[in-house]
Amino acid sequence: MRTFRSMKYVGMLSMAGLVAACGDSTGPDPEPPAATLSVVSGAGQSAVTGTALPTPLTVRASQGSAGMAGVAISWAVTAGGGSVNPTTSTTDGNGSASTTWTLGPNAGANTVEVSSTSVTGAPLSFTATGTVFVPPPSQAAVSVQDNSFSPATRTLAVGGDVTWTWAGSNTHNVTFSAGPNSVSQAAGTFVRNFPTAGSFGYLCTIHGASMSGTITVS
Ligand SMILES: [Cu+2]
Repeated sequence: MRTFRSMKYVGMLSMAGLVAACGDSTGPDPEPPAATLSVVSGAGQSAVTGTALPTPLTVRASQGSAGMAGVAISWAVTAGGGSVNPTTSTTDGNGSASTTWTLGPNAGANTVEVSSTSVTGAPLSFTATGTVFVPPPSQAAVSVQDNSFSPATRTLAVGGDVTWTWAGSNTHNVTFSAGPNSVSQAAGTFVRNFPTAGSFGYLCTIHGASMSGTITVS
């Protein structure tokens, strides 16, 4: 008896759902979709404090799938103390608008709020993280192994030195396109000073491109 009553109840609910669905399709035409604002790109980035984020902030005003041109957009820094340029925009033919965000002076959270009076979904916010600038070291070390340089890439301050230390048992060398270069040896060290900025590739001429590295000086 109890089971029968439950099944009957479920059946009535299903009928009610069908009726509601039919009512929707025979009613008056639906209203056009609301004008909405959404994030296209630029969310969640990080950069060194006081510098511009690599990707501009971009939003899009749309109605359904169609972009809305000519919508006024305002950009405001609400946390972190940075700046945006421009602070006001008008959406283009695709409905998009962008600004460039330079983070504030302190490490941590930064926020930009995007507002527009003519769409729903606003205000939107973007967050970004300011990171502390870490200068490259004035000394760096590379291990010369059988048969690779470890690590293969190193960063260095202008005027710094790199020391290569032979750690394997085979004979290797450190050879740049322009010297100074090491001798070919199976043990020992080689130190080179880097007085100018740039990217300096090198290899072991015995083992070729598969045993190569790069020193980036800045
Ligand atoms: Cu080698």
